[in-house]
Amino acid sequence: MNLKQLTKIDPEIAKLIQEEAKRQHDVLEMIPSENYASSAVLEAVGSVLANKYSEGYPKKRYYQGNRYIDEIELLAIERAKKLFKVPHVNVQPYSGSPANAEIYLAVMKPGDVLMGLTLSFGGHLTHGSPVSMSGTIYKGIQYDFGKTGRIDFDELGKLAKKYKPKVIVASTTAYPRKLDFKEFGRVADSVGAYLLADISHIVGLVLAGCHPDPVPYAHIIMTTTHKTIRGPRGAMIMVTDKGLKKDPDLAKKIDRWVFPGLQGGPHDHVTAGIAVCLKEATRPSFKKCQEQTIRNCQVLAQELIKHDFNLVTGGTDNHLLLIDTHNKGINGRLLAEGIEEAGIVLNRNWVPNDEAPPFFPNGIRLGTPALSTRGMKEKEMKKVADWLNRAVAEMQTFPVDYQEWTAAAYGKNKDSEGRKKLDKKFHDCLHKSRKLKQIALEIKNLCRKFPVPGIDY
Ligand code: DSN
Repeated sequence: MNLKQLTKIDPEIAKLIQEEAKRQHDVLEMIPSENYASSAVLEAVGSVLANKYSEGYPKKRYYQGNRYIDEIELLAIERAKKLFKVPHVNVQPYSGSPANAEIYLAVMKPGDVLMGLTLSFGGHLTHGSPVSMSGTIYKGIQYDFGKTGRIDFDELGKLAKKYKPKVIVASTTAYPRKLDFKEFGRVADSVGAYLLADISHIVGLVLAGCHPDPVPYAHIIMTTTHKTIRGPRGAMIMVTDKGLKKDPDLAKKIDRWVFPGLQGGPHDHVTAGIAVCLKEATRPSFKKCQEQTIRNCQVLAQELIKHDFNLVTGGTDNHLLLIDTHNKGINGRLLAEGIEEAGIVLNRNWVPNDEAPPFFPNGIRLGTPALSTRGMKEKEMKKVADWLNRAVAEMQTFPVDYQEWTAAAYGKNKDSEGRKKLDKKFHDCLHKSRKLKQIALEIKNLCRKFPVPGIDY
């Protein structure tokens, strides 16, 4: 990491970046939507391209001086078209949430019905949740799992018939199983809806052939570029042949809603990073890493089950696991904080039918993309499961009444002052725990053997 100038001009920021790099290096990053961008991507994103304005599209800009920017954007588009086998790509969306909004604006009118997976079942805010613009401007109808713990397509079909959605979103952020895009396509076609496949989480797995491909079934595909695909923070919207058949103007409508509809100048440094990650995704090592990501996750699942962790759907077919923490007797928020103290970074998460509010959910979500990028394999996953088990067991010995905490956080005796006192007691225990410190040290030692791109130690 070259921070020579920054250290001279702004040592405070330089120091914080260095500390963050050290943090990223010394812990197990297991938030399943995170990953380590390659050094090549980081160089592109940190380049002089950040200086440029280029509102418009290649060869049709509102500013001069875009000769090279045009070439960069065209390269990104061409690489994406070839890789995903789609006729149209827009690489300008700033991230996943604006990209989904741009798609909705292109194909729906306010008040139209948008169907997506319920947030607590692993959906996303932008898939019609009432707290997001997607469920406010549009009428969000949410589907969830059937009794099987999997998406129930008969139910989905009935809901679609009843509510006649304009768009059905096939996408998840906390669902550990494969998505059956063929079935989603069947339901969407049966009611004349657009099928939007938001593959942000699984894009790398799809490209590596480890997950069904939505291209034959969806009209529109959206993906962010910083998760399993390991690019910069951005997004792409793709229109398939099926989409153009449904509406020959679909690509134009989407482009128009990206710019000038919702965005201004594209982030050209990010576009270059996207082009780079698309090139890297064609390498055999990319495919191998995605395959290893799934194998790692499955080994981790098996080991965690041995330690009596309750996995939603009983396991995983992809890069993530969702753990229902009820049987451990400690809320997901506290567990996530305690596990971080031990050197494993994951996130608290709602689980299906969770009775708790989203800030205090009864679950934790974790995944293996970043560890697999570092080169960790099955042997290391067994250690991760053991560390998680030891960390949770240690928290169970703390003299904190977790039932009282739950009651104060969101139960009958809700009392935020009382909960804050219990939080403090819990944090005091965390900071004093020798066992958690010992785990963090063991993890740090392991991390030394597995380099992180862009961070040299
Ligand atoms: N926030 C992302 C995730 O963590 O899954 C989705 O956008």
